[in-house]
Amino acid sequence: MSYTYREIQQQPQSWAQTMSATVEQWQQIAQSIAIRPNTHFLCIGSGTSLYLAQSAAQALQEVTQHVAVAIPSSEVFLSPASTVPADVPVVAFVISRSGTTSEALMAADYLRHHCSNVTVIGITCNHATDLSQRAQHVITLPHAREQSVVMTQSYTSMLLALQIVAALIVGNAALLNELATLPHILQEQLSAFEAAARNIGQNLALHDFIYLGLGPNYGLAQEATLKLKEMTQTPCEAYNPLEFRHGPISIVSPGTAVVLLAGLREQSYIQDVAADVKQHGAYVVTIAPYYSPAADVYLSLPEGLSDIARCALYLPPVQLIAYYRALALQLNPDQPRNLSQVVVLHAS
Ligand code: F1P
Repeated sequence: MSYTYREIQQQPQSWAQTMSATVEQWQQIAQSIAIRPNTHFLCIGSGTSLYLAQSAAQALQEVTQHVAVAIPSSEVFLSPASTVPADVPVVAFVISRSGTTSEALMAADYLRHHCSNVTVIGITCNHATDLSQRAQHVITLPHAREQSVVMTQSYTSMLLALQIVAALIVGNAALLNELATLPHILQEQLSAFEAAARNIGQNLALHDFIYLGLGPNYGLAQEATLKLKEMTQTPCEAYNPLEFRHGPISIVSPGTAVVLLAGLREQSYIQDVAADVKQHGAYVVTIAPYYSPAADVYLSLPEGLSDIARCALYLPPVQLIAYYRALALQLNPDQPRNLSQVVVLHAS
């Protein structure tokens, strides 16, 4: 069995451990940082960790009502004037599974040495990393560490950790309770997700994939494309569902899979988008808490969860689509082309 498959399957346990580990670690950190009414949050990362930063920033802003922005790690030190606020207190979450990615470390170093208004909090899956040494505080999720190159359980666990932090910052017990139900929900639904994802992944008549997500789900859609690129090198793109109709829809043809990671906020418009792409020949997959008549495949998510709390549940199906497509293409999901677990940057 591949590491990738095992790590995808471990997510219910990993999420349960993330709940308790994050609450415990944040309670310690919260004693020594001040979050003021004008504090801004930055979520910083590279690769998968950037897509996680994008979802997490939107969740942080929605839940805490503080300004929260995602930034690629490299832009912190290469373009600080356009990315790092100078005149307000900032809490910067630097996200890195390994804790050793060059750009994440350089971002943390830059903020520590040049930005006295910024407190750096590392989020990582490894103990005692270079990132832990550079950050003022760190949240470590060692149970979500991975042997696979591609990030699966580490993505969803670190996303969940930041959602838990958002809920703890404002004392949102209702959101914490919702998040606590996710491990059980995933455990119950994983085999249904897998059956649907296997069919989609094995369908090699599909030649390109579009993932659509709005708000925090846009980062999830980006991450879905990254899994497919890393494991299968299939052409794929991510868009906001309504933006997709403003031009990019021209790329749809029979053989294009359009996968909608849909939530309640856009429910009244999603049927229209699904019907439109279907009419242009797309194979339509919806992952949502409601049915779309245009869907060729419908993966049902539970009703009754808020859009924010539901985020992590979209990931296991899209991870499994990439995994099964890799197998169908006779590729090893554990060995993505041109990629290693950690990218090291050499300046000339
Ligand atoms: C981020 C990352 C991954 C990518 C590959 C190389 O790593 O770019 O997104 O899939 O594994 O590293 P990290 O900073 O989160 O460790």
